[in-house]
Amino acid sequence: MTDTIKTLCPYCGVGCGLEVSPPAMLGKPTNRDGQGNPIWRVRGDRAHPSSQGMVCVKGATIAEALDKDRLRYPMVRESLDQPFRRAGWDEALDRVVSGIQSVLSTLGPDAVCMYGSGQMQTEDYYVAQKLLKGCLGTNNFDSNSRLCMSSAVAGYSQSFGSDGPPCCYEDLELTDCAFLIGTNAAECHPIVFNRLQKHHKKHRHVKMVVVDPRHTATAEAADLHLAIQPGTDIDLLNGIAYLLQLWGCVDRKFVDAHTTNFAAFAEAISHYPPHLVAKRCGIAVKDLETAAHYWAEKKSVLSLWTMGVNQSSEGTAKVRSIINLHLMTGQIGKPGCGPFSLTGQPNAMGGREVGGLCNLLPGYRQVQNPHHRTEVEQFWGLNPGQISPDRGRTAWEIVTGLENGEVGVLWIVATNPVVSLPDLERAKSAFLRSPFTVYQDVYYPTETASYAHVLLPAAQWSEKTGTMTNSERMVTLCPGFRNPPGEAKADWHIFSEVGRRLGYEKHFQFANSAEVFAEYIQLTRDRPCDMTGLSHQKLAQGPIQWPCPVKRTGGAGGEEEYASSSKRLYTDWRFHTPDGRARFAATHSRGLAEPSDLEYPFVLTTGRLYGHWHTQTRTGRIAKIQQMHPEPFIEIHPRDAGRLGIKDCEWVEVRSRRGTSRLKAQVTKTIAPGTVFVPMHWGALWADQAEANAHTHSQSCPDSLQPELKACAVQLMPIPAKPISTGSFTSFSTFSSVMSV
Ligand SMILES: Nc1nc2c(c(=O)[nH]1)N[C@H]1C(S)=C(S)[C@@H](COP(=O)(O)OP(=O)(O)OC[C@H]3O[C@@H](n4cnc5c(=O)[nH]c(N)nc54)[C@H](O)[C@@H]3O)O[C@H]1N2
Ligand SMILES: Nc1nc2c(c(=O)[nH]1)N[C@H]1C(S)=C(S)[C@@H](COP(=O)(O)OP(=O)(O)OC[C@H]3O[C@@H](n4cnc5c(=O)[nH]c(N)nc54)[C@H](O)[C@@H]3O)O[C@H]1N2
Ligand code: SF4
Ligand SMILES: [Mo]
Repeated sequence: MTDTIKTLCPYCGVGCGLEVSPPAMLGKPTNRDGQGNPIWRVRGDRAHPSSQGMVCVKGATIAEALDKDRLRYPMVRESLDQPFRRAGWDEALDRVVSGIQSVLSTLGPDAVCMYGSGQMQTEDYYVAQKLLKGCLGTNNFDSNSRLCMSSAVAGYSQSFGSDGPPCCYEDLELTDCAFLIGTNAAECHPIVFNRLQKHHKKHRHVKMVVVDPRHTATAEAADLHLAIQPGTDIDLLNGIAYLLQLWGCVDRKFVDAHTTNFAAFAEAISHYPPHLVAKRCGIAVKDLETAAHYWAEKKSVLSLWTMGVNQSSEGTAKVRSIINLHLMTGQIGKPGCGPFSLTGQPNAMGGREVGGLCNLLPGYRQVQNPHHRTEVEQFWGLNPGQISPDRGRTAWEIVTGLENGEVGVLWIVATNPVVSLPDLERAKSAFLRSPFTVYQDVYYPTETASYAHVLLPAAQWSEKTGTMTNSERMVTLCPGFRNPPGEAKADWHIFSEVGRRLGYEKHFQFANSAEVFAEYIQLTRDRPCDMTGLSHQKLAQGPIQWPCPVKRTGGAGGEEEYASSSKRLYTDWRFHTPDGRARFAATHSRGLAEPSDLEYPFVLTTGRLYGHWHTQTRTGRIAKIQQMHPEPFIEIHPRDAGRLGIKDCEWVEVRSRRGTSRLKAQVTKTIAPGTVFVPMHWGALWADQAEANAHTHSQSCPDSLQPELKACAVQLMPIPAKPISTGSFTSFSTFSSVMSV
């Protein structure tokens, strides 16, 4: 191929459009990566409506990681203490199929689990749902979105009757006040943040509020930073609502005509007077009042949130408390306002649409809704009752299922749980006990590979064609433009092959991913995420936002089909609840699941850095990014550091009830006293004893079942010398020799 290819950045949920050109174009010398492979040239796609030509360092350098340390062939071994040996696809798939069959006949379908991710494309996700939830009859498909978006899903569903972020990026440039809570968008959603920041700088009346216990790059740009104590978001949100109520700033017309449960909400917020709230949150009353004034006076308020809200033992209640403020002020369904959850991964949205959590079915359907199950069973040509009425295992319940012998097959796809799950030592011990683990990934080594019996090499972005949906419901086609290395295959293709070998020939007759997509979108007909107007062919002309039902009109030459797309949801203020009204929630703050105490006096919070992506499978292999963030660290406030005798750049031992880590101190005022911060990016492969998740616990929100990855209690101790070893690839040397076969 010689032409420039238009595609989507495969990192974050902003979903920037990219233009990629082959290495040798324009007669320029070809850049090569460290392993001699030519590097494709990447730049922003000016025609992409979401990003308008902008990219951040991750998107700009993506091509450098594509060929490094790839898993090229299927690998198998009998037990975890043996080295892998190369196998053909036939042998590897036979093992997977017979592993599943034997567990089906002994333990039953609920002993089979797949753990996927928002980095699978929609087509990959769909075929996996059909295989597990349809043919095998178990809802044990969960994804890392459980750790990421499930509180947003639950919050939207409870308040509006359906999932689905109602806003769009144009609102970033139309708002009078951006209310960013629990999000470090400057580092984690940089292009969304750029668009907002430009608008903010240009218009003096536009305000930006940031709610975050850390003074992040995002907070730095704000007019008002509310550095609340971790886990006090509901106090703050209810405290703002209290003031709005007090000042008579309720949009009564909207509330009366379009909502229910206001009385219970009003009663709940009456318990959050400013002095109490300010004290609990650790902020000044006047700052609380300023925030409430913005909500009261600005024509449009756009709230943006991510993990500081979702990753909490009361994540759903936090989401609903944000939505409450929009409902009480009528700030929804209009330009420049609304409750906007930014999605993390490039296709976390697609995963939600296609039912990629253990409580969901395709087309924003619920496993526990009998009508939804029947619709999907009929569409898939299954027997009545073949889809189980029970929600499947969540990510953490897969771990506990391994512990108690209820899980016989674990198939992990496009995620690196041996770094990203909470309570990591416990999770690792459970993985060690797994009777049969299949790991389908693109890179080797990764931390999770050492816990697998079979490794299946997946083709990644750029090597397969599929679609992804970004935070503003924009669906973009990502065409394949490079050959997969070795024998790697697209995920949807691998799942289809296993489905056919398990006896479901007619269910998995897909010649290509366009056919998968064409089948899938039929399941979105008349659903909130209707995409029946889309096809790979149409998306090849450019990205399109859902809802996008197919419509028919009498054109000159007869009936014509066209796609009718919408920028915003709920513009008519009719919601997806049975009575069409949005629901207020009466929420109360319960605080952190594991607050600090005398023994563990600090709250550890965890998160991300601008350059790195999660467990570094790509960004750890890119020199520029490695230089940007060379090593793990812990942020400590000078007051705490001084009291403990910890100096900047010296080593600290961090202990929690679950684990120990050793990190270099970064003594900084950007963190509130009593709170410390560790980035999540360093697993055992990249550093020694630097895992954030050595400490985090698995207690989760009762509604969304999302674990509280943002807070746990730790103690700190200065340690004299630098630990001896640092993480490296050496423990994987057995595999490297196999790779050169
Ligand atoms: N550079 C980069 N960008 C990414 C990713 C990446 O790995 N690297 N990953 C992507 C993914 S999957 C995701 S989910 C997003 C995540 O994007 P973000 O959620 O923006 O990132 P985090 O750093 O995890 O957490 C955000 C902030 O929550 C704050 N916080 C902690 N506890 C609380 C609390 O109790 N209340 C409030 N209000 N705030 C709190 C933290 O201090 C932190 O600054 O980023 C996406 N973009
Ligand atoms: N302490 C703490 N822990 C956290 C978080 C936190 O804030 N703090 N955040 C949580 C959140 S929000 C998230 S999203 C998770 C992320 O955690 P993970 O999902 O574990 O992180 P990644 O490193 O993105 O792993 C993705 C894997 O998919 C592979 N991959 C990429 N593309 C493909 C493909 O097309 N096919 C296949 N088969 N594989 C592919 C990559 O090589 C990589 O190994 O971490 C969670 N864990
Ligand atoms: S902002 Fe997100 S989607 Fe855009 S280039 Fe950066 S990582 Fe990629
Ligand atoms: Mo995420």
